[in-house]
Amino acid sequence: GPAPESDTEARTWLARHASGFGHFINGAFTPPASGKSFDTFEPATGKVLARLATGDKADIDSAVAAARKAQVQWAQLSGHSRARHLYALARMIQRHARLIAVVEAIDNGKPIRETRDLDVPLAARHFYHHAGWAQLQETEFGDQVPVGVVGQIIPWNFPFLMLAWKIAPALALGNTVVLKPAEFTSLTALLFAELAAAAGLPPGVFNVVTGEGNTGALLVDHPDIDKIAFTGSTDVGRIIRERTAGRGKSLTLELGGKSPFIVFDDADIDGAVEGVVDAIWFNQGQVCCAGSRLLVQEGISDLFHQRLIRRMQTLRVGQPLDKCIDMGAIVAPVQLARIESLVKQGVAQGAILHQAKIDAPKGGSFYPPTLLSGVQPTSTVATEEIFGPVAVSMTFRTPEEAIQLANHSRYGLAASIWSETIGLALNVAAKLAAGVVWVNATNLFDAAVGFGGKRESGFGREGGREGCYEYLKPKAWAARKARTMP
Ligand code: TXE
Repeated sequence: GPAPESDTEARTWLARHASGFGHFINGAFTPPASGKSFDTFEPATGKVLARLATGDKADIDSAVAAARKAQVQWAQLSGHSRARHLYALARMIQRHARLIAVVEAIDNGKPIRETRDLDVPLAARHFYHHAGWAQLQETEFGDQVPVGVVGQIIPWNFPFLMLAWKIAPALALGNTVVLKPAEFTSLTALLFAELAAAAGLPPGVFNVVTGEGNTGALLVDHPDIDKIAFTGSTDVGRIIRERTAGRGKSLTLELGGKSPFIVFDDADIDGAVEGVVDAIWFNQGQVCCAGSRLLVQEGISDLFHQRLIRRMQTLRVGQPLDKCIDMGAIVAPVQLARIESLVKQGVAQGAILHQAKIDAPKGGSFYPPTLLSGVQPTSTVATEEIFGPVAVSMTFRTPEEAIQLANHSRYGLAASIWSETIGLALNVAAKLAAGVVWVNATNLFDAAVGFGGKRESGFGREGGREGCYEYLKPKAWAARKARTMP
């Protein structure tokens, strides 16, 4: 096959920061006030990759102060001027696409094929799309004002794409940002901060404070933050909702999922099998809207499982920079241990284990593509988010039973339906509790379409017009005639 993607430029960039990264505050890297730092590791080798600053109260204070100061001027710019900045950011991402893709693959463990073809281009697209909304702000949202200073906390599964989803709409509509990336994967946020400064983004408009969960909590609690936008686990989302309640802060939450993938007897079987590959083995299954619960109609269950298991065995697991692999490494040993323990529980509760044989590189956190069949709808693996490359499957007889099983979840993020009878598919789609339903497809995203969940998958939307409203507040104006004219 082709030679692995070169990491020379990425390693050179890391070497420039060998003494450790600071936070990015008011347009410059700033050492942590407390002097504290922590290591970030390379998932595919287990080796230390960089030293990151631990964000303390003093760091959050100065980042929020910088964002507050910048917000007034940023909001006063015309929509066209802000659009120009967003276009510049989008072009900067495209110009450095290869470097960003390689840093992301090394830092997260995901295949270069994915970062190169999906994460990075979709991030650029997000900035282009929201530049358009900035230009339309006066005409489309004339009765709305920006929310203000926004604290954004993002997870490790799509570090760069989640950064784009969060900051593009916020900046487009006149807000400024303090971003707290996930502790496992902060590097592309720091790289982006550097690129944003080079692209001429005014200091203070976008700030990054790195750190672990505690740093995120300090950001959530800061009194001068107007809104928190969070993507991550449902447990942390619950804490954040409690802590922002009654403090006048706006909030959007994008949380976990256990999305159904429903295959009817009349489905295109090979198409549906490829659908599963995308639904649960893409990004090692670390996807909030992963189609992790397979519901297969009884008539095709045996055939479907046979073909799926055969296909699963052809997936290649290996080093992220190998252009031929389908799956890379799990983000961290703690996540790997969580996957292993849940799969053990599944087997203990009666599921049948199917696992592909892999020849994984030594030292890294690798896990094989896995299917648990014959699971009970109430068992742990059928109800809990595994957040790894593990599909669980069960069967159903009638569409009504499929709907009932699909909706038997505390989550409601996404759903996928496979059938050649479009009437059946649309009928079922209407009855599913989900923020998005895909028919004969999975993982279709676009910057123009709002993404988000219901139930314990959270609330709020990212993308499109609905996503813009999350960063605006209506403001009514009323006046009587003034006695004196200026
Ligand atoms: O998430 P956390 P974790 C799910 C998935 C995964 C599990 C654990 O099931 O196995 O969560 O992952 C910051 N106040 N998802 O522990 O902790 C944290 O530093 C404020 C699904 O990594 O939610 C990071 O930046 N912030 C999900 C971010 O929250 C806090 C993606 C997310 O980390 C905080 C990720 C606190 N008290 C995990 N504690 C999805 N929906 O895609 C932590 N953080």
